[in-house]
Amino acid sequence: MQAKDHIFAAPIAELGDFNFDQKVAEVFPDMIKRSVPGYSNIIAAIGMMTARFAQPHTQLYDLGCSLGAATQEMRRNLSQPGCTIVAVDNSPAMLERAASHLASFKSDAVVELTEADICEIAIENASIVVLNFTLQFIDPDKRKALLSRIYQGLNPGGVLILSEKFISANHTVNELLIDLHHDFKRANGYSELEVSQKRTALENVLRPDTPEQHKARLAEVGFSHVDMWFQCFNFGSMVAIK
Ligand code: GEK
Repeated sequence: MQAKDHIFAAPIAELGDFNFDQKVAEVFPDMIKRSVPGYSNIIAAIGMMTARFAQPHTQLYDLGCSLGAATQEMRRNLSQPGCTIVAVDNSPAMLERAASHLASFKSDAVVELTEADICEIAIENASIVVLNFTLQFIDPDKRKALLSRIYQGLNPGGVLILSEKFISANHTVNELLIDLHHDFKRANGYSELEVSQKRTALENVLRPDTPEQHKARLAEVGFSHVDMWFQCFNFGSMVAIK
């Protein structure tokens, strides 16, 4: 039974910035499923793309792995020999739970759980890099350099799977997508207060780009095959193939 997310259910007098602490880690699977439209579909597709793109004797990166949901799906679908999945997060609370979550499944695949800032790690000999709702939390000034290092670290034929919350460049559509997302959260049992307090807490922390900004930046760092493969409201996922 998954612990239910009630973090923003009662009024909070001084709403600080959202952060990935112990409280969030405890309810994270429930929180992300009830907050991110399409999350389960995207996780399943990361598994399918692993089956397709993993190359023998390479590294598969899950950057901002949280509790390791994408790592587990990659591991389940990995049939190539000699691969290592490098799962990275800078939240000790997340990594601690990721370790016990991953230990509860049987697998022969090698997983290296790493506590680090994804802007600082080496990325090399990669066939797959997953940024599943993580780039949106990186300082906008550091995003291009990170994507550039990912491009450089990917082998030819390698893939980056980039899932994000988006904004739309069209104001009217943007408002509609935000409203639909809030409807989705209400339909999943979040109250008005929870929706609005979470929105405020995320304001300075989660800074979304438009799909056009993402595509332009991915092209600038070198990717020549880029497109959206999934979108639901203002959440979606892109592939960029080297
Ligand atoms: C999933 N991918 O379930 N370095 C390392 N980790 C970071 C950094 C950083 N600089 N900044 C944020 N994080 C997961 C979901 S959650 C998305 C990803 C969300 C980590 C942060 O600690 C958190 O665990 C994760 O990125 C973002 O498929 O909560 O909406």
